[in-house]
This record gives sequence, C-alpha cells and structure tokens, in this order.
Amino acid sequence: MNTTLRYLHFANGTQRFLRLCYNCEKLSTCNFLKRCFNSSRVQQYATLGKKQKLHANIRHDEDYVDVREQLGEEDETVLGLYSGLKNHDRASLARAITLVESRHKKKKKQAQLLLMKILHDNMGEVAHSLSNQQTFRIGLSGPPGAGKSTFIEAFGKYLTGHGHKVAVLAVDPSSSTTGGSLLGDKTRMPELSCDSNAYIRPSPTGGTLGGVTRTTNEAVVLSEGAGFDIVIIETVGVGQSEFSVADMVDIFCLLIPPAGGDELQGIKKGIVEVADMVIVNKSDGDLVPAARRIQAEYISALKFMRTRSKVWKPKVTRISSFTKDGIPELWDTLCHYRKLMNESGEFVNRREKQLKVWMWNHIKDHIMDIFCEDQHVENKLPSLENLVIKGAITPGLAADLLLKEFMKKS
Ligand SMILES: Nc1nc2c(ncn2[C@@H]2O[C@H](COP(=O)(O)OP(=O)(O)OP(=O)(O)O)[C@@H](O)[C@H]2O)c(=O)[nH]1
Ligand SMILES: [Mg+2]
Repeated sequence: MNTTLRYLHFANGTQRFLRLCYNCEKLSTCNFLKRCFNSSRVQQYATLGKKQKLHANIRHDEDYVDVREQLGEEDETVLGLYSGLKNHDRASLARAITLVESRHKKKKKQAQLLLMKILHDNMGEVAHSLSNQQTFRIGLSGPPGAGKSTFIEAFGKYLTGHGHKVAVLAVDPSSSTTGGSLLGDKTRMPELSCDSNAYIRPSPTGGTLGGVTRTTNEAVVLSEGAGFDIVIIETVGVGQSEFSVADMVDIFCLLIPPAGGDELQGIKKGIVEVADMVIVNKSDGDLVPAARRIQAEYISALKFMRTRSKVWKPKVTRISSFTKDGIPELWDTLCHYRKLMNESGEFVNRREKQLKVWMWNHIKDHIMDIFCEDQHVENKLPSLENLVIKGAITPGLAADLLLKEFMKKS
C-alpha cells in the first residue's frame, strides 16, 4: 500500500519521520497514528500542512520502528549534548564522541538516541539526507612519514580560511597499543588544533573492528551535527583500516611522498585501486623532480586499473604542505569530483552504502561480543584452541564446533 512520509515536530524539540496511509484523508482518524501517539498529538499533527508530504510508494507501517519504544525517553545527558552540538560547541562534540565509544549499556542507548536526533536533523525537510551536499567526508591515507599530519594542517587551515568548519578524525590502528598519537598529531598540527573552526579527534584506545574503530561512522555524524561541514578521516596506509575507511567516505585520497618503490612498499597494493585521488606531497625544493616522476608513474599505473566510478577517473596531483603549492587546485578538483558524483547519483549511492556498512559493522561487533561472552563457548574455547595449535583438528572444524556450542543455547 502507498504511504506518505511526514516530518513531525514535537513540543519538546524532538522530531521524527512518520509513514502514513497515502489514502487516509482524515489524519486524526488514522489508526496507525493513533497507535503511535495520544490523540492530542494526532490532532496537532493533523494540522500540519501538505508541504510536509514528502514522497509516496513506501511500504506501509510494518517498516515503522517506534524509537521511543526501542530506546526509551531522552534524558538530560542526551538533551544537553544535543543542544551543545547544535550550538557548535566543541567540548560537547568531544563528550558526544566519548559517549558513542562507550560500551556501557545505558550510555549506548543514550548514544543511539543522540544519533537519531542528529540524523533526523540532518535529513531536514528533504526525505533523504543522503544527497546532502552540505557535508563532505574525505578519507586520507598514506604511509608513515608521507606528511599526512602536515598536509591536514595546511589543507585544514586553507579550508577554515575559506569559511569551512573542519573535523579531523584519526583512525590509527597502532595507537591502541602505543597509547595514541595525540601528542604527535597535535604538535604537528599546532595551528589547526587552536583554530575554533576545526576539531581534531585522536583515535580512541581500543574498540577497533578490523583496524577501524567501531564508532568512526558515529563520530562522522556527530561532527556533522555539530556544524562541521568537512570531515577528514585519517588512517595510516599500511593495514586493513583504509579499506574500511574507503567505505565510509565520499572521496578516498591516498597521500604519498616523492619516494621510489622501496619506501612505498609498506603501502598495500590494493589501496591504490580504491583511491579516488592520489596526492604526491612534498613537491618542493629539491624534491620537485622526484615528485614529478612519481606523479607520472602513478598516472600511467592508474590507466590500467579499473575505476570505482562511472564518471570519475582517479587523478594524481602534486602539492607541497610546506609551500602550500597545489592546495587550492586540489580543493577545486575535490569540488569538481563532488559535483560530478552528485549529478550522476553516485554520491547518494555511496552514502547509502556507508549507512549499510555502518549497520553491518555494528552487527559484526555485537555478534562477536555475544559470542565471546557465551558460557558454552568460553568453556570449550581453551581445549579447542589447544587442539588447533597441536594440529589435531583444523581451525575451520574448531570454528564449526564452537559455533555449534553457541547455537545449542538458542
Ligand atoms: N619538504 C617537505 N617535507 C614535508 C612536507 N610535508 C611533511 N613533510 C615532512 O615529512 C615528515 C613527516 O611528516 P608528518 O606530517 O609527520 O607525516 P605523517 O604522514 O603524519 O606521519 P605519521 O603520523 O608518522 O604516519 C616531517 O618531517 C615533515 O616536516 C612537505 O610538503 N614538504
Ligand atoms: Mg601523522
């Protein structure tokens, strides 16, 4: 049955989408609405104008989820953080990200409530925020020493100088063991870390999922909710994390130094294939000829790679984070990319994919938690691990046995 998607504002400032019967003329008699809200709210709702009618052809109420039923009412923490974010308060953003990183049950619920509010805000009056051109998510990866921090400092300052607000989220798989790269990064981004239009978030300790933190997507949405229109996600290009990051961003950039094969061996080969943009850094002074050579090498290498997009062929540019040469041109190229992707609909497709990846990351993370905490699994685990180490059974068989133990319960 056809339904209409409507946007509903409550007196306490909360907002939500509703799906209603498309043919239902008298909204106040709509049974679906009555089930969800008390009659005064239905009346208030019924007075909303037709302009809120957004689009039809959505399945009827079976795909409606009552958020309050699932998560409970909002509390002061959520409301406080929400209004802090709306006021673009950086301290609130820091606290909100800490909240979503928490594994504490109550805090997890609060985090979901906060995210729901922010996501609904982002959606605004348009049914889909996915094509929201207001924000731009940029993934940046590169081998250690390529100049990522120096580049983000220069690029970030350029962007804030042009009226943008920039959030930098670091996803550094090594930092959970070394205690975080905060100190290093903040000293290499002295100006940006003091800029009131920038926010730098170091990688959290722990909570990583295949190298990428479980909560990177959340941090992106919160940053955008706090008014940061450009979010840069930085990762060291030597592990698996950059592949996950490539699925979380609108454009994925690879930053490389003007160095030959040996120095670049650390870069995973496949990473070049997922890059939408290759940036050769340090193109200054004596390094210019080497940077030119690397640029030419990458241009010809990319010719033979299959492209991820129908409308965009990955480009290779040369910049210097010291002299800032090439940075304005780089930004122009990124804007051109965004325009092309938007016009072709690929921007929306990628955002949709980002949301799905986000959901699956949570599912995987949650299932792993349940599995590891299961008593049956815990009992069997040491002996099975032992048998695997001794070569008595294959890892595949041990995994099957553990899963069988796990499923016995249910
Ligand atoms: N000549 C030149 N040197 C640069 C440039 N950008 C960065 N560097 C130098 O390269 C070195 C590494 O820079 P970082 O910004 O720390 O590199 P990074 O990629 O963040 O390194 P990790 O955080 O260790 O992964 C530093 O000594 C910088 O001064 C540049 O544009 N030109
Ligand atoms: Mg760095």
